[in-house]
Amino acid sequence: MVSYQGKKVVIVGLGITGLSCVNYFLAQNVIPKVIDTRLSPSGLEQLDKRVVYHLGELNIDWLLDADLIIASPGIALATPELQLAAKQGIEIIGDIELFCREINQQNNKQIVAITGANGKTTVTTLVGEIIASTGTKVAVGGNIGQPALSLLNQDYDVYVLELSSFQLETTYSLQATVATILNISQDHMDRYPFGLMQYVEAKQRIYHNAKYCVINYDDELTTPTNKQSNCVSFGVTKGDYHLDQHCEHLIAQEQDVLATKTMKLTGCHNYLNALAALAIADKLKIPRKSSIATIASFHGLPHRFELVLEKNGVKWINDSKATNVGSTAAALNSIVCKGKLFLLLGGDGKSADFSPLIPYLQNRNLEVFCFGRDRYLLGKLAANITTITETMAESVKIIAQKVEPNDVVLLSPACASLDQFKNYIERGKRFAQLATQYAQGNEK
Ligand code: UMA
Ligand code: ADP
Repeated sequence: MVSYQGKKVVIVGLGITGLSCVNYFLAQNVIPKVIDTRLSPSGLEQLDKRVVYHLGELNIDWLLDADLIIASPGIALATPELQLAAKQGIEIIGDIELFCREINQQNNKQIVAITGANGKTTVTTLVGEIIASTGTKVAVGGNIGQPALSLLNQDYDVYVLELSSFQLETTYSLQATVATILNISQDHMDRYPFGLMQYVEAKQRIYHNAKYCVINYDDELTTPTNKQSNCVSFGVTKGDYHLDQHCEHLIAQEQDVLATKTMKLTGCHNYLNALAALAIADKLKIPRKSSIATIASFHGLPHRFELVLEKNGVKWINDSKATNVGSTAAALNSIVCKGKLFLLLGGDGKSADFSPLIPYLQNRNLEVFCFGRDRYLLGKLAANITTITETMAESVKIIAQKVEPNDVVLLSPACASLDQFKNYIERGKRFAQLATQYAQGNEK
C-alpha cells in the first residue's frame, strides 16, 4: 500500500467518493478530516466516529493546514478555497489518483479506462461482461457508481473504470492498458466556463501513459493530442472497426463479425458502442469469438433508449439517461417511427447550447413537449410544433390523448433531471409508470 502515514489529509465531499476515501485512509490508520459544503451530505450517517467533519462551507483553515487534499468529483477545482490551497502548494488529487497509485505498485494488474460524453456506462458494462466471460477476475467501477477505491478490497486482475471529466481532472498516475474517449459533445458546461475545449482537455488526460488508445474515427476530439501511435479506431463507415453502409453488420479489421439484427442492442450509437468494446477486447487479447458472443447477447441498460411499453400499436421509449444534447441527438438519429413521434425534452440543461438538436427536429412527423427548468429555452428549438408544460406528467397526459397506432413516445430529455426528480432513474421510472397508466386507460 502507498503510505500516507503522518500526512494531514482533508477530504472534500461526503458522498460515496468521500466515504470510500475515508475508509481507504482509515485502513492505514490515517484519520482524515472531512468537509462538505452541504449541510447534510449523503455519507454523513456512515461516517466513522473517529473522523471530524465540517459542514455547510469549505473550512479554509483546515484546507490550508493540510498536506494532502482529496477532492470529490462534485466539487469544482475552480472553487476559490481550493484554488488558494493549490497556490500555496498543497497537493490536490481525487479518488482515482489514489486508486492508480495503488495499482501501479502491483504487477500484472490492468486498467481499462473509458470516458466520453455518452456511452460510458454501456461500454464499461459490456467490456466488463466480455472480460468476465473468459473467467478473468474483473471489477467494474468509477463514475458508474462503484467508487474505484472500494474495488481494492478484493483481488482482481483487470479493472474496468468509467471515468468522468471531473475525475480525470484530479488524476495524474493513470497508466491504462487500454484507454478510450468514445465521443465528445457538450456536457457539464456549467463546470467548464472556458467552453468545450476545457472539457476536452480534461477528457484527454485519460490517454496519458496509455498503452493503447481506442479513438472515434468520426470525432477528431477523441484523438490523443500527443499523437500516440498505438491507436485503433472505430467509426460509422470508416476506421479499423466500422459498420457497413446500412448499419447492418459490424466489421472488424475487414472482417464481417456480426449482423446487427442478431443483437439485442438497438440503434446506430449502440452499434458503435459495441465496436468500441470489441476494439478494447481485441487489445486485451480476448478471443474474438467469445467477445462477439457476449456482444450479441448484451441487452443494454435500463433508462437508455429502452422500450418500456408497446401497447395499442404505440411504443413508449425511456431514454431518461439522455442528459445532454449528444445523447438525445443519437436517439433521434436511431429512432424508427412509422407514425408520429412525440418527443419529451426537459430538465436542467447545465448551460448547454441546445441548437445542435434543431436539424433533428425538422422535416419529420414530430411533436415536441418541453417541461422542467429549461422548458422555455428548449421550446424555442421548434416553436411551431412545441407544447410547453411545467411537468413531464402534464406533457404525457396531453400526449396520451393524441397517440395513435404506429406512433412513438420518446423521453430523451437532453437535460439533467435534478430540477424536478431525485435522479434520471426516478424520472425514467415515472415515465414508464405514466405510460402504463395511460395505455391501460386507452384500452377501457
Ligand atoms: N457537493 C457539494 N458540496 C461538496 C461536495 C459535493 O455540494 O462539498 C455536491 C456536488 O455538486 C454534487 C453532489 O454533491 O451535486 C455529489 O457530489 P460528490 O462528488 O459527493 O458525488 P459522489 O456521491 O461521491 O458521486 C461521485 C460521482 N458524482 C459526481 O461526479 C457529481 C458519481 O457520478 C459517481 O458514480 C461516484 O462518484 C463514484 O465514482 C454521478 C454523476 O452524475 C453518477 N457523474 C457525472 C455524469 O455521469 O455525468 C459526472
Ligand atoms: P454515459 O455513462 O456516458 O452517460 P450511458 O451508456 O449511460 O452513457 O448512456 C447515456 C445516454 O447516452 C443514453 O441516452 C444512451 O442512449 C446514449 N448513448 C449511449 N451510447 C451513445 C453513443 N455512443 N453516442 C451517443 N449517445 C449514446
